[in-house]
Amino acid sequence: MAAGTGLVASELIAGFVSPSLSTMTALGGAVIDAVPPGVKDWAVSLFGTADKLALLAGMALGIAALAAAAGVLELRRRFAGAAVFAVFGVVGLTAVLTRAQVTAAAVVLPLLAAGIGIAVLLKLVRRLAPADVGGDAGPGPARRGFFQLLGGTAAGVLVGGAVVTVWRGGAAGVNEVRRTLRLPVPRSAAPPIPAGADIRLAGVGPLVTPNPDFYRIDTALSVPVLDSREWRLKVTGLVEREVELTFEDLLAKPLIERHVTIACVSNEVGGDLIGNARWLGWPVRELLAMAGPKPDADMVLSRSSDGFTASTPLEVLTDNRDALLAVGMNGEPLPLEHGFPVRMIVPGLYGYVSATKWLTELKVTKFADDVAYWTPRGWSERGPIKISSRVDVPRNGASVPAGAVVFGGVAWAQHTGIGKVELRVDGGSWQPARLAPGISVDTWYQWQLGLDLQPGQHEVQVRATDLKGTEQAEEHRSVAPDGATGFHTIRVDVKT
Ligand SMILES: Nc1nc2c(c(=O)[nH]1)N[C@H]1C(S)=C(S)[C@@H](COP(=O)(O)O)O[C@H]1N2
Ligand SMILES: [Mo]
Repeated sequence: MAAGTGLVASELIAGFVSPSLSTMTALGGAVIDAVPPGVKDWAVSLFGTADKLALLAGMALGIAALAAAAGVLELRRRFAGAAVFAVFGVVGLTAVLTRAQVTAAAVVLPLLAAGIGIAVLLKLVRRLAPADVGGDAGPGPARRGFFQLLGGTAAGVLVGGAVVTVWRGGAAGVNEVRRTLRLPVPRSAAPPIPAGADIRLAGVGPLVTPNPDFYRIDTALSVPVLDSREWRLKVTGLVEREVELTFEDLLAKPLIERHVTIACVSNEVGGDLIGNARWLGWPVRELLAMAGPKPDADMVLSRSSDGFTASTPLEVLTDNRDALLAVGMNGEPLPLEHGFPVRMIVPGLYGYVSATKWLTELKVTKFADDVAYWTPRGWSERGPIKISSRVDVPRNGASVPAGAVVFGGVAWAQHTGIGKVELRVDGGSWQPARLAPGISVDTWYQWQLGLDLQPGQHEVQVRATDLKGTEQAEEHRSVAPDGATGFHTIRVDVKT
């Protein structure tokens, strides 16, 4: 209860002032950055996108166990438990100091939490053993006083904890700014969606992913909350002149809107860490042209407010593709968890090397001189998206009636486009599916194929070929270090 009181009090202050001050978030962030890649992969495979919740729960359990031990220690020996709490404070302080967005206010909070914790701990233990620490007060009035104080503290922690989880004051302010924001009309609108691009087959991933359903992947334990009115983007490094941009400056540029399908390098074959949205933004190459990259530069290290970095080849950001400083997603300002106010979107590259959310800096540099967040953690410094395809219907393991079975799904080869999708049953010959027109070569395509199947168990595989004739790789490889390969394979049970 003492530890809970200290923590909840400091988290309440962080919640009201700015969530970026949270000691728990700093501690979790330090854990995320420090754990070896193997442990992280294991946690993600176990908890999926609930990994952040699992980490917070684990931290809470760990702190509770240590705090319980500190309580017993304090009862045995005066100030022994308090010393444990002081160590808590120092650990929290250390975590805060390792964070990218460390501020003076953030430094005060872990110390405050430890101080409050120690005060409550001493008071509780004194109630339990008032005469001489180390004795037992027995079932007398002192013990009753202890339980009263304990109950009162527990109630406070519960109420405070509920307030902390529900009310994110700092975020509420920015949510209001976001809600009232009017995005400009694009100078160049998104090309219209071709007729027939959406095959309208129930169960196939939607052609354009609604924002609430869009996958979310990042290292941020609590969503960074950036006020667009204070946001600045700096272009630094190997440039003729450094450039600084405000959100207002950015909105005043000729914006374009494009559909782009982004994918996570951690997307297993057949997985759902991929989504297609209509992004509104300003081409990155225009900003880079203002800064003037020096001739020896070959990489742009994009950085977010929380210190995450991605290494994108300079070439990809200056060629004619629509790499964007995105401010809008499907007609609204970026949702906070998708990078408000500004993120990068680069057709053809996995998110970890391109799609920096909560963007604050573009450092023009060289692959030889700088490494991005994931590079020392076992992932490639470059990450072009691999050609891939997925069967969405029927679901793997489904039972279907005999006769014509309709298969449907998606395929993608960003910035090249899909030329062909084929299916094969039980390792037989490849049969071409009907390929719907793509919105553009930067998005996924839907496909479908009806097949007559004999009763029994069947294995169905899908394979895509891009518009240059390159086939999706058959060899089964897992996601690390640069994206999964292999054919998505499902089993269906055809009824008699
Ligand atoms: N600031 C920041 N940006 C980030 C990341 C991150 O951890 N931090 N993760 C990247 C990864 S790995 C992916 S796949 C995409 C996911 O974007 P989404 O969450 O909007 O789908 O964001 C990228 N941008
Ligand atoms: Mo990712």
